[in-house]
Amino acid sequence: MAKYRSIVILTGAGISAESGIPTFRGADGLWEGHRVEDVATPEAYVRDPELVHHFYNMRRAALGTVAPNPAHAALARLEQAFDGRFLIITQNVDDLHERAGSKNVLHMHGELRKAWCLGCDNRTAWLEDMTEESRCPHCSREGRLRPDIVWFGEMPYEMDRIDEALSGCDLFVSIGTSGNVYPAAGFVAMVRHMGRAHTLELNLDPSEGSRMFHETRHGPASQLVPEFVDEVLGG
Ligand code: BV8
Repeated sequence: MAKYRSIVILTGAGISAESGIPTFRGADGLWEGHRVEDVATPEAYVRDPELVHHFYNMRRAALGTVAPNPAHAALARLEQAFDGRFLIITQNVDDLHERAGSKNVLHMHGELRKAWCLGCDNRTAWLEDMTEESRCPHCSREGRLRPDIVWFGEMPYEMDRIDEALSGCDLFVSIGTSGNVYPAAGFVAMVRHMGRAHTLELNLDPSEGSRMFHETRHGPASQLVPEFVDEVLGG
């Protein structure tokens, strides 16, 4: 593969699937038994905070039972060996990229292991269950903590930094995402519009946006990503 100077990687739930974390669009369209609008919107949190806390508590606790897979490890190896600019933009709220050794990771949809206090607006690491009785470590208010997660209808994090990275990259790789959720699903079109970068999709199946990519490869991430990294580093 050509010599690249600036690589942006977008990851979605599919890169964590082989680690045992369920993807969102399971067969029945439910998300671990819940409709998205019942657990991943600000309205759901106001309507039924106990259900929303339970949904995220289960997923946060599950992080202790999973580990990074070869796809996460390969991206960490690429970042380590690559001498240009490198950024992982992840839609995932798990910590598997970091646990694999990746450093420059941008969680555009937030993180399971963080809490956001609506009383003092501070964010803090949060590893245990969160309930309506949980107290903010900064302001000690009770019942004002929510998962630091970007829900549907909320603005994803660090969009300016994302726009800057997409504008400047010469290789954009999308891994394990169905291309259903915006604005992430629109990143490939933004990069193509800039006209500078090669765009590659690595996914189990063709995504909603497959036709936007110069190149698509279909198969499990644990196989495709290490192969891709070997090509870039070998090239
Ligand atoms: C916003 C945190 C605006 C929650 C998440 C029409 C146009 C544009 C936008 C919209 C629109 N209609 C509605 C919207 C808004 C909405 C949206 O896009 N809705 C969709 C459903 C149409 N978007 C939003 O609300 C976003 N915010 O637009 O704000 C705004 C403007 C001004 C002011 C305020 C606001 C916010 C979206 C973020 C929602 N939060 N996550 C949580 O995790 O609990 S999204 C959540 O779902 C994930 O983070 C992820 O982003 C998404 C799931 O997508 P994927 O990661 O792709 O996962 P999926 O299961 O779908 O696919 C997995 C893929 O992996 C599959 O393709 C599969 O083939 C592949 N795969 C499986 N196994 C493997 C594999 N690949 C490789 N190897 C394997 N082994």
